Amino acid sequence: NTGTYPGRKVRMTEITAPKSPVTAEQFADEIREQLKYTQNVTTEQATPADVYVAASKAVRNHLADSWFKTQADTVNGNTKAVGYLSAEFLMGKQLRNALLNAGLTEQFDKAVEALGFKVQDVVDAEYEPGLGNGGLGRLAACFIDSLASLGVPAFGYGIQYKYGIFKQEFDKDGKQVETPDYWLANEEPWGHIDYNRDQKVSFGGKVVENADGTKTWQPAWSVRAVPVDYLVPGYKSGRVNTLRLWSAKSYDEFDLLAFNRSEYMEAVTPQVKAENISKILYPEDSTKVGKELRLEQQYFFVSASLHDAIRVFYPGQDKPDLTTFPNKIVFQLNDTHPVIGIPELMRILIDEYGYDWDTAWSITTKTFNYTCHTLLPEALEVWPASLIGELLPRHLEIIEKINAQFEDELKSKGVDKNTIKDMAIYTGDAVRMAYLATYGGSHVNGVAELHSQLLKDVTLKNFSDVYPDKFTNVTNGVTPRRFVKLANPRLSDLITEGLGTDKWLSDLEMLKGLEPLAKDDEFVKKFAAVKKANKVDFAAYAKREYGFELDPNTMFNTMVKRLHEYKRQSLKILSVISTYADIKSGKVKAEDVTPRTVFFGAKAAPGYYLAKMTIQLINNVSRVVNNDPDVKGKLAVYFPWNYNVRLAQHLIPATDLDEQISQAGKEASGTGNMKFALNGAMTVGTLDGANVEIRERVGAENFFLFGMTVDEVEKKYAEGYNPASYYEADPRLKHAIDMVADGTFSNGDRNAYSPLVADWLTKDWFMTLADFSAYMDIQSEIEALYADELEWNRKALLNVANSGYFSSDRSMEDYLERIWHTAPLAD
Ligand code: GFP
Repeated sequence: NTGTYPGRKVRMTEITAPKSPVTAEQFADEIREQLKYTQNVTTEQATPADVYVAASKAVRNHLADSWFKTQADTVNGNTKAVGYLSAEFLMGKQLRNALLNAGLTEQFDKAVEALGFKVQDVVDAEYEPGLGNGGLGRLAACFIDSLASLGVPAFGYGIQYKYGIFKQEFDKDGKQVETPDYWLANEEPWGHIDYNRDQKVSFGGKVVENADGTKTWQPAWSVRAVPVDYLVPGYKSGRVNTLRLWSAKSYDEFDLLAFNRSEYMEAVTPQVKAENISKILYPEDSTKVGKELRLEQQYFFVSASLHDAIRVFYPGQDKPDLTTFPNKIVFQLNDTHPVIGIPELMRILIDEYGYDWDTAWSITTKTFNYTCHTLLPEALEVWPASLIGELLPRHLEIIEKINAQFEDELKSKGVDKNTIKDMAIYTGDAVRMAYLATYGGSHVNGVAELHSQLLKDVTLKNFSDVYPDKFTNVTNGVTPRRFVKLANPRLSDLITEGLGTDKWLSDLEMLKGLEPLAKDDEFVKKFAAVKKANKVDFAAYAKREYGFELDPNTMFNTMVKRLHEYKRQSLKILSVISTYADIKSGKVKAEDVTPRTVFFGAKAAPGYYLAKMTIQLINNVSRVVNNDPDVKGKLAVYFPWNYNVRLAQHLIPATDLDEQISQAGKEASGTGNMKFALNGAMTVGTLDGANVEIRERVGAENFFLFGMTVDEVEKKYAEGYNPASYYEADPRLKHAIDMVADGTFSNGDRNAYSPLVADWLTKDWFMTLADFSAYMDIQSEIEALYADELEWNRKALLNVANSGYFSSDRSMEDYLERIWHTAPLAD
């Protein structure tokens, strides 16, 4: 380990797996012991779920010593830690990842069989925690994996929601139905609840001014934040970091007086109110109550985390010297959700530790940095001042003062009055969290080059004019351990064979070494065989899990991501409809059709009407197409429900063609695009987000580009966009939309999709119609290449070889260098 930074780049030495690895027999004994003493069942009585819990606890034990050592080194070492504050951590299943990083994979497989169980059954017993909505939450999980793998001391801080993202089902009409995801229904062996390291988090009440001019917040109510610790083992780094997710408990479990009055519901009201805070991931915020709960959640985890960091780094000190706080830990604000941390740290420093305003401000601004993950205004949170005032009155005062100071600063920099008004953090009615984060932290970053540029040029332009040095970019990345090694063992083995080493798993740019092998037909054929085998596997998986009958000899064409208009699932489904019509009408000759299986995976926010209607349409297109003998063997559409990390790990390695077709300028980065490229899929995409950088790296000739650029989109908005003109001009498009309108996919009901059709024809904010022709045209190029199996696979292999940059290890190194200015722990 270098222990310093920069240097190319931080590469951990392999410190070997934690604790001396055990044999399979020994590991079987450890599982038996767990079964007996903690599960309290005999091996004979045990079910696969028991074995899963026992094995998980056994592997956790193997990581314990490294965890303790990492904690001690984090506090005592000379390296600043990272606190990643995120309302979402979409972790995926834990067991396989922990086994890999503990060096126990083979031992586990053998031990489980020796105990008389099927490995698959045991692994399947794990229930995936869904503590995130999509890319943002999964990114957080990749980042903490990489930090641990690089040996950087870090804490992930978030919320242990009792209910994660809803479970998605489809009803008989193809509509999305949301059911609660009670992931904690059974024993969950990974989180350790630590009642002795709790924090008190308070809300409401009023602020009183003391005789000496200081302020005292007298809150109305408090909840108990109890940490649940998850181990974050690094890959071959010997380090194990902590993901600390807070769970809300009540101090007043039960109101006995109310109970004695037979008011049974009232008796548990305080408990319910407190526990609601960590009950569910992102409750709907369209109502006042929903908004309030969401702000409560944000403050809850941020306040607990900041106090926790003080506890960790200044153990047992009543009067710690918090001017050193920014040398101990640097906090990353993952989107605007944790931004209330800025006034909270000010409050802690001033009210709890007696620092003056300027000292507190200097500490605070050094402590925080902000990552923006969007350009859509709806995702840049703006809180009604009245709500903050009710819930956090002291914070509102602090925010007002921050805003006053900010205005003075802008005036002194010669910024004009109107611009100052535009830049207000506090408008009198509202608090703009992105602005607060930008002013209150040291750095602001976007998540891909194009996105960071647009942040500077558009979304936060005024800020970047005044504070140009604050702005930087860090392009996202994904962990190769989960998304290549675990998800795609065949490809991993082939890469290792090709490179003669498996070191690429901690230095992903080594994949470049595969480039010459793209000229070696034998190697390319092996690569093609891997993809084929993965498709066969996926077909079996889809049969087992969903009852689908897939044909692995067709092209597997996948679009998986949150359902949102800007991501343009509409574009894909309209193209599918058009292709369907062409095959059916005989316009395209049967022998000219490239047989394709199209997959969608997506959840729509429960209150997002058009997104939910799009899901319904896709399901009904699937129903019609898959049951039509005229297109059998040529085209099929499947929508496996409840898309999650597990499904991603199965589907991505089996995909030939990946869809990244958002309107240019709207997708901040995308991370699915990286996962697909690393797994040897070709991408069809627009010049958006990280697509731009992927294309640059893999080569324009190895990427199917189509559609308008950001500038063209802007120009079109300025000219006045008229979607109907595209409908009129392109007969394919017209026909496809007419089919949606005429009841083809709704058993003759012409009204079923009218809101969607009306939106396309009159609004189409994300210009699906304008990009349709270009999208259809690129398909012929795609199909021509696909017909040449060797060439297709050669290009796909070049995608793998040139995507090493998109490792989250590299993202973390960029954060270390550009934002956090810290380094891995010395050994
Ligand atoms: C969001 C953005 C994506 C970006 C991720 C991670 O994810 O472009 O890649 O954050 O930075 F939109 P989603 O919520 O869209 O999944």
